[in-house]
Amino acid sequence: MTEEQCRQARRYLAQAKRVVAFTGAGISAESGVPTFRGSDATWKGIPAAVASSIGLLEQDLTTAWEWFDYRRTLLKAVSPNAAHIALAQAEKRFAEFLVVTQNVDGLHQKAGSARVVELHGNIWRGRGLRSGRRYDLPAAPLPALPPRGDGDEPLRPDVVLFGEMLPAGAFEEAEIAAARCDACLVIGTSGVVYPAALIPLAARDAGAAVIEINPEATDLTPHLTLSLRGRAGDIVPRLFEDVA
Ligand code: BJW
Repeated sequence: MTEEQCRQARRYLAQAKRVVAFTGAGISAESGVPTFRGSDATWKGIPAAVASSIGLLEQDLTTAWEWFDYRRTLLKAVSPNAAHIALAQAEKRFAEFLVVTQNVDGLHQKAGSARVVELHGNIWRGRGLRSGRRYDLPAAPLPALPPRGDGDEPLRPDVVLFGEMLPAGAFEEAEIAAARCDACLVIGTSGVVYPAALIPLAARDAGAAVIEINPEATDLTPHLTLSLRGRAGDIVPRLFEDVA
């Protein structure tokens, strides 16, 4: 990122009244949370993409839970980084400020963001297989798998797996905010997963300045207003330095 690019991004934010911050796994990378793509990570010999699929969950709920509880155990020691904190602090400076995240780690809320739309759910919650009711789960590791809700109902992780619908209303709320915003930050996402990747495109189509923060070029880069190359923890706090 050049100084001029940074100044340009700040000018867009200084003029904005309504801001959407669209985030992906890269914003949590500096907190120590692994990203999804660009690695061939496996767990017990199962590729991560398969472990996070509806196929595994339908075939073997207990093994699916072992994967998610393993992830919950790793995540419980993790803290928000400078990028999460900068977004949480920026919230009060704009008439409207919404974080739209694909992440399931809950780090935006932990940093203090009050307005967060979670497109892909939250790993700290379970959902009733029969009732669809959501439950806050006890700390990881869980004492028994699968965890159970009222009436001994088995729970599944409250996350969105490939081929599953997004939580009711979440995409719509994000899309409405994107279509109204003046500036949209696109932080730490490869932009390959749909329908989530439509959010920055909706902001662009509505005339917003759309600013990407990512060390790498992505599928979204050619469609956006400005691309700032670098790490979220370095760049995001700098963007808000001059915003009153
Ligand atoms: C840094 C950094 C630093 C690193 N600072 N940056 C249209 C076209 C084609 C396919 C589809 C389509 N519409 C739907 C689909 C199918 C599918 C899909 O999108 N597939 C594509 C992959 C091809 N979508 C779905 O299935 C979705 N559902 C759906 O469409 O429902 C309708 C329907 C239902 C039934 C039938 C048909 C349609 C659901 C998608 C759910 C995604 N779930 C996951 C797993 C969650 C649970 C878990 O945690 O295990 O969500 S997959 C995974 O990818 C996770 C993430 O939220 C998501 C996005 O990944 P993200 O965040 O972008 O991470 P990475 O790793 O890809 O990128 C990290 C980035 O950070 C990189 O760019 C780095 O450079 C950068 N970075 N360090 C800043 N320090």
